[in-house]
Amino acid sequence: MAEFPVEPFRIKTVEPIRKPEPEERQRILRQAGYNLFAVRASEVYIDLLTDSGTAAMSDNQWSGIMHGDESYAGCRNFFNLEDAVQSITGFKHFVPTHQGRAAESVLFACTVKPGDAVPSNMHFDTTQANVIARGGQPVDLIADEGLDPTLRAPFKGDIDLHKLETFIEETRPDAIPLGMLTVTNNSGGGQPVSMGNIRSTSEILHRYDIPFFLDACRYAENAYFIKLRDPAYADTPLVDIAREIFSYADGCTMSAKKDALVNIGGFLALNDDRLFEQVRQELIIREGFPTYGGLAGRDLEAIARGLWEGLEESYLSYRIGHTRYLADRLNEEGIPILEPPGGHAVYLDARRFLPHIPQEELPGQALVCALYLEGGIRSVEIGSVMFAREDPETGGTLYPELELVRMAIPRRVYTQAHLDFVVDTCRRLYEGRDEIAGLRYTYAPELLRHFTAQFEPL
Ligand code: P71
Repeated sequence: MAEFPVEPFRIKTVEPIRKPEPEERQRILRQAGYNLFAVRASEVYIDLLTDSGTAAMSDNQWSGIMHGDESYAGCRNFFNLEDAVQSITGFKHFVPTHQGRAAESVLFACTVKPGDAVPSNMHFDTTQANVIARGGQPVDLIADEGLDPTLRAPFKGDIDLHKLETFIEETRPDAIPLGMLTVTNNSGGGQPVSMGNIRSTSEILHRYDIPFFLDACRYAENAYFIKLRDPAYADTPLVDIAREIFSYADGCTMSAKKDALVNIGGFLALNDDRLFEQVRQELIIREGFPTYGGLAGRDLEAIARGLWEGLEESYLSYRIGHTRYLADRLNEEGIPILEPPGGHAVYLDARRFLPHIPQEELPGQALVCALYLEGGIRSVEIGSVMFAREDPETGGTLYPELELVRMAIPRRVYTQAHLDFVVDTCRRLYEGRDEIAGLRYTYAPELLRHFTAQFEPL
């Protein structure tokens, strides 16, 4: 029997939600061009589009908002955030940014030139797009284990170290300005990266004088998985696991909208003095003065407090248990999901859910639409819509290995009954899966297609 963790908090503020009627849902979806990004949030019942920026902040964070110092330069909240970032990550320098992709944009503007390659376990979409926007090539070198959605292995976010070394050997060394690891690996199912893999990645990159950056959005969830799954860390405090993770890297990009439990914000942290000079210049052009970086003082304070809360053991044990509960219930119903469940989301395996829909008919997006029609649930496709690319050699389409539908879980927002409703909806869909048809594009932009593409049912 799936077990739901007892929440380590109680609820002080509530927000009403409503499920639109079935005919309304039909109309809304048609008007949105079968893209859930175009549906109003008020027309969604259970919103599992993303865990990014959707957390319920704590009373401590909200009171921090009232301590916002809105001075242009040197506001006190900057220094509180600096204390938190430096204490947890150990990096020498940091700048706030308005969210994760801004940190990526500033970092790549200073490091990536046309023709460069940036290897990673798996880039997330914004990272991929930001590398491409600088003329670079994002290269995913995930270990094969991470591509098998049925395999239950503890660290399916690991990069393939052999492929990494071969890739470096076969590429001009000055064409790799940095290497990255995404922790946890969002595009591959929210899977954690092991401490050993982080350490070895660092050793390999440093042997070739290549700087190593973490995409650290979900570093706290990754740290908790290391504690759960690597016996060497069973008794290590989470903050020490986090510090060790960061100790192997030269810097990180961070979307605070994930593990720092805020609705907006991010940062870029790094050790190199010269790079930091360039970063500050870029930041001033794009984001703002280095002590606010595109955020209000109050936002900086909420991040500073959220970083510590997001590392608390009671919180992380609830968080991971909450996600696990949804996965266990879906498993009890025999519904195909990516195994094991990640920290921030459960991913339906659209290939096995809808085996009758071929990849070019977008099975993931078809399932996303079906979830909305059946239950008013909003999820997101992480498959061909998000990641299929033109093959630069043949001009054909390169389809991704995985066709997933992500049901991301906002932090501290939904109850057990909400998750049970999601399971019931999935069960009804699975029973009637033969009725679900594929889709085709009516509009597709070139970069970050999933946000604005339009479709029609086949
Ligand atoms: C997520 C998001 C945000 C998102 C992206 C696409 C569609 C819907 C929602 C953002 C990430 C991420 C990783 C690993 C960098 C960013 C960018 N994820 N790296 O998962 O997961 O951060 O959104 O703050 O700019 O829903 P940003």
